[in-house]
Amino acid sequence: EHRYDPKLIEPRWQQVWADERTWEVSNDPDIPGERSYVLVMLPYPSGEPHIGHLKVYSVGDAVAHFHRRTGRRVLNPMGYDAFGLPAENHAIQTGQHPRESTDRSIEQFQRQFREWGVSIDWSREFGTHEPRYYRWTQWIFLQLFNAGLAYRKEAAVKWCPVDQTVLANEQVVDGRCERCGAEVVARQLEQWFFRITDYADRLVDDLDTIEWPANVKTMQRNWIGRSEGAEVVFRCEDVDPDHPIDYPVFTTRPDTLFGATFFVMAPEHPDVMPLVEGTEHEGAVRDYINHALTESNEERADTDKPKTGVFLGRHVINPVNGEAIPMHVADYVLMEYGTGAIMAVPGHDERDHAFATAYNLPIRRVVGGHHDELPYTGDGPIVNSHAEFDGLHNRDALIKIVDWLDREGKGHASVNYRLRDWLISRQRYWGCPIPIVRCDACGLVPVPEEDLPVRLPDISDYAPRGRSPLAAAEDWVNVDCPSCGGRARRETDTMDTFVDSSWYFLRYCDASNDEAAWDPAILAEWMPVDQYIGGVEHAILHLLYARFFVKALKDLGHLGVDEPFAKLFTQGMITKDGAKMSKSKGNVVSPQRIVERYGADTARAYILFIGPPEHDADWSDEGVEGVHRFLSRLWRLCAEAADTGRVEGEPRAPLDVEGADLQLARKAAWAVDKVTGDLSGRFAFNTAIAAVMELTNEASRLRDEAAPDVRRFALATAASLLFPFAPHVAADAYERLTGRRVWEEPWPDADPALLERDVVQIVCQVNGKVRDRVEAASGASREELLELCRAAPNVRVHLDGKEVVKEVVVPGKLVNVVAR
Ligand code: ANZ
Ligand code: ZN
Repeated sequence: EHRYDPKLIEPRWQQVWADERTWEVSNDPDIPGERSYVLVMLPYPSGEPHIGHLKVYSVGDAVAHFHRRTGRRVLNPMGYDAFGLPAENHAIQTGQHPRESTDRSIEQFQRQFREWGVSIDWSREFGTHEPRYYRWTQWIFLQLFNAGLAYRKEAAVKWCPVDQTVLANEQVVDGRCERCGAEVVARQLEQWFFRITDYADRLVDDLDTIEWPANVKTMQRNWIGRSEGAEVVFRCEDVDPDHPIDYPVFTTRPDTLFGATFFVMAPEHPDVMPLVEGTEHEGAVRDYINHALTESNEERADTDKPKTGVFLGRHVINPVNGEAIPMHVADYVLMEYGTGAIMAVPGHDERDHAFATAYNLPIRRVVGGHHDELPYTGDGPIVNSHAEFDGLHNRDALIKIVDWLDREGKGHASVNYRLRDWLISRQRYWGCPIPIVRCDACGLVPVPEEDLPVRLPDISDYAPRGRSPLAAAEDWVNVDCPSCGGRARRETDTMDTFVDSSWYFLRYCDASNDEAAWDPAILAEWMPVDQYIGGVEHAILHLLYARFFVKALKDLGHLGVDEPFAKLFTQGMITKDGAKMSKSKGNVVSPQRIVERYGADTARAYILFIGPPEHDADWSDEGVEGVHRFLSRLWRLCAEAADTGRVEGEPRAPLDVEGADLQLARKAAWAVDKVTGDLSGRFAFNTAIAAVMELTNEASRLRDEAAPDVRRFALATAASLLFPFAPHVAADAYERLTGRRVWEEPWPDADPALLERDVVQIVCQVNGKVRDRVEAASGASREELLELCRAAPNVRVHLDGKEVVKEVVVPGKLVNVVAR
């Protein structure tokens, strides 16, 4: 009597893998074979792993196993993104040091990853809060600092007067501190920045070289927000005609210059108050500015929000027609974009139109088109402008107007980016110290490399109080200046945790190197990451910062690749009854409980079976039961079949069989073909597992009809194919049937003779005339059919030298290529 018992099976195989260090890979460059770097985003260790972790590591492990078994040497490492605010806030609430709670959480993750049987190379593990790691984070900071890519400057930040700390934009809700509700104020503070804007163009252009989901690329492009246009100078002579002031604006539509009927400055623009000081407008403008500063940029940029602003009592001259137009301050203009001032064209811009309507300002049409209604944002002929431009298409006029401005010294073509430099300093404790010393005589002095790491001191009072808690650690702060030896103080800000996670994938390649962050030769063997896997919530910041780091480090000669992640896969969420799982809703499925009850294989296989992994999927307890029954059945069938004899050597398809034997052998070949296709550059785990289920059913159905050796072959094949998704049960079943270790076996091949494919004839037409015929698998995709037909000899002859304008596909029947 055989009973599937994951509680026996799983620890047994985990022990084998741990004892034999099965998943460790060597960096020895002389070991032959293709390499593959399969990486799942490192977890943030807080509490215990949740169901999303189980999903993403199940996906990553399936990919890693498939790559290994198809002959690649796979690097599949693990680490922890261990610094950061949540750990620190938790520590402040509970009185526990963040290091303690973080380390305890890391132990939970380690234990559960082992219990899930994830095939990790544990020899390369680290937490980003360990000095042996952050020593090199600091080293990278110094490389950037020395290259001028890390710098300090004053910046307007949001400040909570109660919590005495800088807030991130996301922490400001309706102008109030998200935590205490106090009204947020703006403050000018010195901060550290990384000069990511130097890389804006490459960060946009190189997106074309990587295989990432289109939506992630779009999010990155939008975030960087490259726009091409012109800077145009508007002159103000009101204040003092002898000393006119020039105000450049950035516009993407210089073609609409003749339609500029007013001018708007951002509330933060340093000239706004000086322009009104001592005038009747001063009070109103001051009130308006104070109000505007409490809003987030997102609210201010919202097109639907009613437009507000105040007249400054001043005018500027439009350079193309000499017209004096009124100046306003309004919150829809942002200081951080362009020049912080705009020319307003209410006829062709929606926000300017809303403002002009609200304040009764003139609206002038300067681009014609089919729509009578304004604002008109489309293209068309220039009207109401100047004889030189009227009648030209606006896109042609745009170029001519910029040329004219350039010649007259009143403007020039210009490119603007929405991307800002990366503000990396935090006035918080639980982060990587910035390796800089401030000396009155020498200024900002880098800590010498041989003195790294600058250790984070163990202090007991790490609550924020307007400056970094580190500032109070006098013993730590006071140092000798590395340059002049005089008395100096350490930088007390710590780094944004996104800095830690911007290079961890590089360290994995050479994780135990004590001499350097990495050996470039070793890095060259592994980088770029072949397959990166993680959540779409990291589509912008983490992925952009990591790309920036790699480009900067390449420029500084430390590595040789332009992009860190050749391919990216973003997984969807696991939901419960259609809703996101959350403690407050009480609908959390704990992976630990599922694993305790059904075993890790069921949990992993179920999560991959639930649907395409890129989509959100709803958790179902019945679904888990179903997968558990399937694993039990497969294991039992294998154990029973093993009682009747063993497979000798690698399982091979039987030759010259017929009847039920042939049927089963064909099913096995079909399953091999299906699973292989589903895993080759794809993530169709759900249909792959379904194929293994079908094969198992067939082996069960033909229990009495098929010969025992054919059944053993089919079942061994099923176990072998199941291994990437449910490794313990697959290894166990396979061993019983064959005496062999499934992970050491090559991936099964489908015997072509057994692959019966339904073939259909496809008629190939060029411009409606039949030119050839090809054979295709029934059910072949549109793309496959097109490819076959374009390759057909007589189609190629008739397409030679022509341009394809259209392709019509009638699946299973016909392809017609229309060409000129
Ligand atoms: C005149 C104009 C006429 C504009 C028109 C648009 C349409 P993107 O494409 O996002 O780069 N702008 C410039 N600086 C701004 C700032 N600091 N705050 C708010 N808006 C600003 O947007 C560029 C356009 O956004 C610019 O072109 C400017 O309005 C506005 F029919 O200039 B435009
Ligand atoms: Zn000094």
